[in-house]
Amino acid sequence: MEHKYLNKFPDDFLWGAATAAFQVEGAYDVDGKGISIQDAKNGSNKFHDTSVTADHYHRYQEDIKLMKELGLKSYRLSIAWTRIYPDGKTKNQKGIDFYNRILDELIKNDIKPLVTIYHFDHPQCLQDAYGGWYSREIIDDFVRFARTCFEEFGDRVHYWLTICEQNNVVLYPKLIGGFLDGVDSEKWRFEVHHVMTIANARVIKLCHKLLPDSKIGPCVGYSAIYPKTCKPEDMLAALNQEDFRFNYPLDLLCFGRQNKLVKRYLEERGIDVVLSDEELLEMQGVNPDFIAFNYYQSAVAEFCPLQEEEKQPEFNLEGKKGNMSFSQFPGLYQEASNPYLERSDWDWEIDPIGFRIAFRKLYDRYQLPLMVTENGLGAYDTLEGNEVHDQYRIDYLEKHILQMKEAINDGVEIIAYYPWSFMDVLSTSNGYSKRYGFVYVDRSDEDIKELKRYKKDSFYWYQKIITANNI
Ligand code: BGP
Repeated sequence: MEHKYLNKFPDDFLWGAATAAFQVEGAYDVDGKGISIQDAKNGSNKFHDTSVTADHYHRYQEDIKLMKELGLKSYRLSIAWTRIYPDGKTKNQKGIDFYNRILDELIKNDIKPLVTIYHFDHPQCLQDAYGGWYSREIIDDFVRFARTCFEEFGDRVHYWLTICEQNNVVLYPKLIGGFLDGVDSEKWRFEVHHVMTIANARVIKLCHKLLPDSKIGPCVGYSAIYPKTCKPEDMLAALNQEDFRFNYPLDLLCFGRQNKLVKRYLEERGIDVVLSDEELLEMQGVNPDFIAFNYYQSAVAEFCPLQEEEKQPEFNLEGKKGNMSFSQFPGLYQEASNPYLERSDWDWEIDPIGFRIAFRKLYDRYQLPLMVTENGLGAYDTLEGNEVHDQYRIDYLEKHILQMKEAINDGVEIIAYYPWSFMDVLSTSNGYSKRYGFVYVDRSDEDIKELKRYKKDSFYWYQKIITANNI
């Protein structure tokens, strides 16, 4: 279809780029910072090491200069909980000072901060004390942390995300962290959902009270879900997957109701996560200002008979195509591959039209403005001289931005787009071999070298899009 309607993006459209604290800052034990669950994982596999990453803690000025050159209107960062509350309870002024320096530098450069309050990194001591997000005790600790962020940074931050990808934290507990060995995975999953949803609701309401001019919303990891065939059972499987993965937490936050399908499934398994009347009351009137979602790929659902074995979702950690294994949830759905799509080296299926479908689905159901807070291609990049020719990334982003434009033409209200990632970061699953950034950070998993920054071809390409406010 021609772009008959939209000739350029809205004037106040937020062209951004994203990172997260444990993936870029390094300095994991500097200036009083406590150990987070991500730091505690260091050395658990050959990739994971948060101690230096891109050393953004010490190089933020150079990085923000690059953001300015790129033309970013906004930058998504996260606040490390363990810098502000190293032991989960006692405030650390030096951690607050660090984010004050970053925020001042961003504002000085006309870049609006979007702050994620929680991105996978609660204090390890809270994990040890009561099991982290598996316990309701964390809610008060989290609200205290969020309140401090609002009070200290709210004069400069007008856009907030509560918890990054609550739905993926629970779907991939072993990869992201916080799982308690010995606990039934479904019981863990929905208890954490429950606790995070209440924490989300309290923090959104608190933000509205303390910072009435700010906007705040939850952030989900989202995929368009296709039925494997037009067999009605497969269509049901696709709907089941949507309810379990996306609608369950969002329905609670946006409509104040617990998804009935999920509730029935849990009851049948003897898992009690029914919200009390008091909790359901707390879920009323949360009113997020927008929904943020992270989109990388789509997924396929197929009917999964009850007698099948259960298989938990796993990641391709090898970086070689064809190593993907698919999850199975008997009675609900099993995942399958999509023969119509190309995939990345990590088997993530590349689907720009799925992006447009994601916008339409989310907007139809929730009727809230949408923000894309992650979208991008993880790939092997090669530094040749001072250059990185990442045409594959440009192709990926170009096709996705074109579909985003179509979604605006379809009538969806979209306010912001933050590709993942501004610069190369420590990948959640694959260290430094899997890169996403516009800026190349010269290091490998084994050798941190001098951590020099180089602008990739995609940097210059994105710069043009932002300047033109169009594609
Ligand atoms: C999202 C996370 C990010 C980022 C991204 C890419 O789920 O919010 O932190 O890591 O996924 O994932 P990966 O690094 O595993 O390729």
